[in-house]
Amino acid sequence: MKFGMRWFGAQDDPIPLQYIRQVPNVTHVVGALFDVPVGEVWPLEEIEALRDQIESAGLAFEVVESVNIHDDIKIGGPERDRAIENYIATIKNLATVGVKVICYNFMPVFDWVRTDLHKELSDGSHTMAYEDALVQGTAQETMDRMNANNTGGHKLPGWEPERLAHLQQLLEAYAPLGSDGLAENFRYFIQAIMPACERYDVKMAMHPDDPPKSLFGLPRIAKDADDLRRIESFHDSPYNGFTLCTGSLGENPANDVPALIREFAGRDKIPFAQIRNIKFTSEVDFHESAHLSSEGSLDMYEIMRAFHDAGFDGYARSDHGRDIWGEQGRPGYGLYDRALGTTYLSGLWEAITKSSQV
Ligand code: DNO
Repeated sequence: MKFGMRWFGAQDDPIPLQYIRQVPNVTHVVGALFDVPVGEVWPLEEIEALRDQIESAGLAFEVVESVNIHDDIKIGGPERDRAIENYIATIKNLATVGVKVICYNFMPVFDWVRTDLHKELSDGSHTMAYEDALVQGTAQETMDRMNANNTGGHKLPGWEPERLAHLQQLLEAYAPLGSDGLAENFRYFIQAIMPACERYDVKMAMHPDDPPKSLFGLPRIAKDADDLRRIESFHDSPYNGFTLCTGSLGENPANDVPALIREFAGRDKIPFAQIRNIKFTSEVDFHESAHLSSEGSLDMYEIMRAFHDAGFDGYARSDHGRDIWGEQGRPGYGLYDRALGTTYLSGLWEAITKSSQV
């Protein structure tokens, strides 16, 4: 398991690369260009500059999160083929600098959704939480409720005001699709890009839906084992893989996360893992917790053992941390709790690896 840490770039991330370099067992940065409009080609010179910056801090740049998918690809709109051509050009440019895995998602309109970005826990730390009752009704109503909640001025991806200005239009464009229509547009996309991925040796790692359910009447197609099997069936190859996000899939208690890992990593379909814990506060509500099994509802030992038993040797990162020790970073992406998570997961991994050799 090759541990990395996500980084949002020198302009937007208050965490210096040098601090990431100091987290034990972290060898690479999961990075991206954040200023290229969705659907356009990522310029080679900008990717090279990012790679140089990361490498000069003593870290590798082999995983990108995310190259986002243009709405016309998901909807099957008029710009679809042009956006796919640009996606392929981006894959080629990323391969040129040594990127091996692209994490992306196929969620309509919104990426991950939480209803509170700054919930205070009993120990005084802050975390993100999801309360299902607050997501009932329209997206606009949810956004108003979220803004009334503690957002600390932060916005979730997909909830930026410029995007929400076109919200109604977007919702109407997605409305007739249903999950079969969205899956069909996914099939078109993945089959179009796979030859380039195979030629340039770049693995696609689809991030599951977070939370793994339909929201605001929008279809979602990566929620559980059956969904992932359908996605896999469109092009059965290690290049059409998943980001196994334990938290996202684990947010539905019916998803058996270790079993999902054994199945899909066992078939070499998990080039990238995001490992975090969540704590259910009811059957449908949860908040994000520290990584330890004792702090949340997921058994992290079983999760790490499943990766080990499946022979996983891909990229991984600890995921969303709480804000602790006075840090007030980007929700989920402060340094301290993610570093603690990495250390804990590395310890589990060492113990599992060594005890299995006895
Ligand atoms: C949240 C992240 C997601 C992820 C995208 C991948 O913290 O895991 O935003 O980057 O869904 O495209």
